[in-house]
Amino acid sequence: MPLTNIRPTAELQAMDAAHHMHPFTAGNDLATKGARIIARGNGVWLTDSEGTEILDGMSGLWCVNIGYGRAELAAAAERQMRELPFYNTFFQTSHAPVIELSAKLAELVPGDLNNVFFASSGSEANDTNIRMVRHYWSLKGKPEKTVIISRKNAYHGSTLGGASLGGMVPMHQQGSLPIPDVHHINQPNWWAEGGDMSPEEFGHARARELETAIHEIGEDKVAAFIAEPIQGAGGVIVPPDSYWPEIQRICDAHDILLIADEVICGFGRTGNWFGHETVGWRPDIITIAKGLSSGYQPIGGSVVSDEIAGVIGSDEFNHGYTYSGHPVAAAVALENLRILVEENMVARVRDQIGPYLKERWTALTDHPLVGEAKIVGLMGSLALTPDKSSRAAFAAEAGTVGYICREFSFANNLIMRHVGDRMIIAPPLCITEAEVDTLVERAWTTFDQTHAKLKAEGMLRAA
Ligand code: PXG
Repeated sequence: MPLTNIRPTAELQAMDAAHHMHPFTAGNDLATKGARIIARGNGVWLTDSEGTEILDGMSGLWCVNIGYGRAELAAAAERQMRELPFYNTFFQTSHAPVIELSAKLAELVPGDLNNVFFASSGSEANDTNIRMVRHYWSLKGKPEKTVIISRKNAYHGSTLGGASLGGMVPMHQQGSLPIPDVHHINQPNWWAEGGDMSPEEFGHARARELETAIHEIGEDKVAAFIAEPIQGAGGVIVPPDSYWPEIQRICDAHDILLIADEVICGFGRTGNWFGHETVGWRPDIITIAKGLSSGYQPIGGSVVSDEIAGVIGSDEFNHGYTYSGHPVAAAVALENLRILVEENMVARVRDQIGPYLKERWTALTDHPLVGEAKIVGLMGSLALTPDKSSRAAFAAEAGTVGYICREFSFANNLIMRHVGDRMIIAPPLCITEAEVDTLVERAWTTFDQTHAKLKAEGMLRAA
């Protein structure tokens, strides 16, 4: 049933194609196929403009952690808009929502990370991080420490700084990136790049690349290492167990700052409040966004250690955004955190729904098309392959099969994403066991349909 309060779908699609420039979308696709118009959401369910119900296996863009349709957040926004819709946090001014939110974050983030610099997105927060770590070292009398080490196939945002920290080649190819003094080491993706090494050997070898890079660049020039505890947009790459302990050892041995990008892994996604707790890593700075407000308002930030905040605070930090600590976004984020805490959603991911999804998701490797299954908390991935035993890639260009699979998934009213030929999910934390069953059943049907099409078209061939 079409919804009544909007124009007909075809008209919306035509206007959209004519006037709206979309991120990461080819304009031609919009003109020929039209965008899927999403009208409303409730829990893990979306309804499109034709009235079709879709199970959102991706929490929007990895952000709607508490689920859609929570009226408490709408009420918090309305209250704050009526009281004080905007005031800035520049030049020694503040307001209650941003103060309360900063204190709450200091409580939730482990260790001495007690200080928050706000932004409106993860990209902006990572731009803050670049300037902050370089300025920190400069204030410490080491202005030559400017290089930031990151990883290939990492995602840290789409601004000049964020995309430079990220290791996405197609992004670097547009707009002359990366900016200077960003260095990328290889990622710990055993399935695709592990060759004949065991996962443990490979994890260790990839971690050692950090130490090699520090030696080659010179410790006196390296400001920081940034990483997602588990790569999200890169395809939910869960490193071998040997990886993070070795990274921590290397970080401990060298005088560099550590930035955990928690934009996806934060706020319960991995079964702890933050992903670095799950992988056992001790950062000096974390990047937050997305789940901070469950996507209900655009807000992000950098949570930094007392040491860094002390040094940065000794001077005027010439940095900030009009919307740093926006009162409405802060009020909504606070309400979101209240719900996450009071409804015990993070422990539920760790102890109940996470293990249930893991069992069902891992069983999808029984399907002939599915190689490895990886899952931590409520972020999971599956590698599609024509030959499990050799971990072969398809003969078709990387991503062709993943795209076919994603299209079947959408047609089955399950939003499951593809990154290359990996299929990924990150459902809202409120997902129930029955909804997990539906997700997995739709995924299985999707793989059956993909398999049949590949077979019919002679595409089940290894590269
Ligand atoms: N860091 C990480 C780890 C992210 O995943 C950002 C920073 C940037 O956040 P903003 O709020 O500026 O978008 C992200 C964002 C995808 C996809 O296709 C992932 C993101 C954004 C858009 C698409 O998986 N992650």
